[in-house]
Amino acid sequence: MDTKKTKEKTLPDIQDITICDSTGQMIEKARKDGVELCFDRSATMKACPIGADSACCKHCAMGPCRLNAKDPYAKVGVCGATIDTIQARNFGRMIAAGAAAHTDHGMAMLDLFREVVNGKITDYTIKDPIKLNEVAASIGIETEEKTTEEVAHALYEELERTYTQVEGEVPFAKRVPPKTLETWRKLDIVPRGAMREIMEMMHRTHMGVDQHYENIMKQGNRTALSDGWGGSMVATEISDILFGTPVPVAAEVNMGVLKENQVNIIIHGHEPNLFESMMASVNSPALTQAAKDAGAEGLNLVGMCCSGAEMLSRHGIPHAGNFTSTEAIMVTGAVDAMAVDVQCIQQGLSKVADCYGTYLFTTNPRCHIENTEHIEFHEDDPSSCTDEVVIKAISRFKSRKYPVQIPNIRNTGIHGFSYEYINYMLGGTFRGSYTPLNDNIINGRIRGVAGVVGCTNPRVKQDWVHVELVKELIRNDVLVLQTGCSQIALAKEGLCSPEAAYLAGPGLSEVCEAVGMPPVLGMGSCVDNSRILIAASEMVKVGGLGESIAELPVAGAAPEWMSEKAISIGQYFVASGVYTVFGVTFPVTQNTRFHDLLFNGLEKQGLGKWGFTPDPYEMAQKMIAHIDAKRKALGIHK
Ligand code: XCC
Ligand code: SF4
Repeated sequence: MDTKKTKEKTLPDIQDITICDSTGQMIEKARKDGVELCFDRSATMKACPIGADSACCKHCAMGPCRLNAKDPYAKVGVCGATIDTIQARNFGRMIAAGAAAHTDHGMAMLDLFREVVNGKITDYTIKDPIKLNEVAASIGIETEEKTTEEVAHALYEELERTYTQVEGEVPFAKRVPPKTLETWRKLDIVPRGAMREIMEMMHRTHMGVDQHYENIMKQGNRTALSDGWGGSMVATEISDILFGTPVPVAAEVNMGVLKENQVNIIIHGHEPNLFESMMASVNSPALTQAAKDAGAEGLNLVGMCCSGAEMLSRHGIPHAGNFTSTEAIMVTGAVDAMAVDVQCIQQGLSKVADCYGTYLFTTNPRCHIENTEHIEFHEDDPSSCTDEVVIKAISRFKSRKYPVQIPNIRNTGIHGFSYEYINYMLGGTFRGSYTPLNDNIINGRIRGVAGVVGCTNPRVKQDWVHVELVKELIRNDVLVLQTGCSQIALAKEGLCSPEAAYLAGPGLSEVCEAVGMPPVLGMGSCVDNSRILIAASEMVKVGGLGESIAELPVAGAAPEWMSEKAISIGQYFVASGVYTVFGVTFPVTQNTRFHDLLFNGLEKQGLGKWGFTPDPYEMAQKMIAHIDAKRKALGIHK
């Protein structure tokens, strides 16, 4: 192995790094092989304490300026910027970057949709015309007596405004409960178009522009909302229209989904089009035959991270692991190819892939990696990329040089829930008007709903915070909705299976057992957090639980977050009215006016608020206390 040997002495015990057995086994093997993973790098790279408190600014060359988080008002930057200005600007830019990632993803889906509708791209079609009509109708497009094509054209025209509109409100503002929307209008934070909001956020945070933390956060809210009710929601809805709306499907997760005697191909990243086309390639008779000719029993396509979570939810494709397992999985020696597109692709993958002879390919023009082969994916000719990935994977299988060691762990669960399906499951009609979710909340069997989402982060024990938090929530009759890497953490622990109902409190377990549903409902990828927004606004619409999202007995958490996207998601939940608790660390100095704005002030404006604790039990307590307070305010008692 040609990677630099890491000093084992300085490395933490594996049981302190992860509760994922497969990942633990691979960390152990990597150490023997002398291969460095993100866990090792995080042990040797101490987090910068000034950056962690967001007490530094490098927005101009009079600086960079460092303030002292312990005495935050003692100093100002060379330009005179205070701690509140500096950290509000930093936070605003994190939101802008996260929102940009989701909206660019959504825009890529919309570009694809346009070309499919125009007939220029023929490898994809509209798979769910019912969803097409529903989405169109939800934003006021007349669908009666129109052909699918006509509705699709009209929907494209309308949704393009999500990005490009310079005045007015984004189309999906029409889905926001009226009282919530009224609060946004009063605060002047209804997003116009995502491009405009992100641009304005970047402008305002330039040196010498917006120097009032409250005004900066006003734009922070508007930018984040252009993600949640804009870019992300478009990504989810268009993906459902093109590739099918998820319905519950049984699927396997964990590294044991790799198969020693098959050609293993992993797709990692975020945009579903690459994965959809990979499915076509691995099912092609010619390539299947080629794999057999190379001595393999077949082609095994599996997902990781959000690409994987989306395919797991939509098609039941096996999922091999979440974010911090993406390097570790190559240590199995069994990964013949990994193709990545955008977001959460660690540069470290390239070196680990080299160590085990795995073919790593970048495929998206937005994401190249030094020393990594780029095979560009084009939707008008998808198979020229995806077939080549398969061919290269087969060639690697044929000449596998490294011993294969696959952790023999697989967990089965049910994934692919949507708000519509939750009601259907509880005895309502699919896409109908009888909505038992609210009834069960009002009668107290379900105490409230929590969205537990987000990344894993090598700074904390992988999966542990997610799992402990969710166990605590369901034990207290809180129904948990999940997306992204968090969903995979719980799936690996078996909580996405109906058999896990016994872990729930008496009310929730009664509901789960009656309908055979798991206490933890997986909804897909990070952009699919927009499904949770839709669930919340439908809960308001149905009635009995208040008039705005802020009144609902709901809470959100990202217990092991790491990305700027997570900050944007957190902020759009807060701006939508949800109490949102983050773990790991919070990038703001305590005891400052800006901190107080995020943790108290926004709620006083009629929005939600932030919370923080790295401890899962305390996190659960905070969320449950909030849910109970909302129940009390609604006059519904447990
Ligand atoms: Fe990335 Fe989306 Fe986070 Fe996972 S959860 S580490 S952002 S892949 Ni969405
Ligand atoms: Fe320092 Fe102000 Fe420049 Fe930031 S903008 S680096 S605080 S002088």
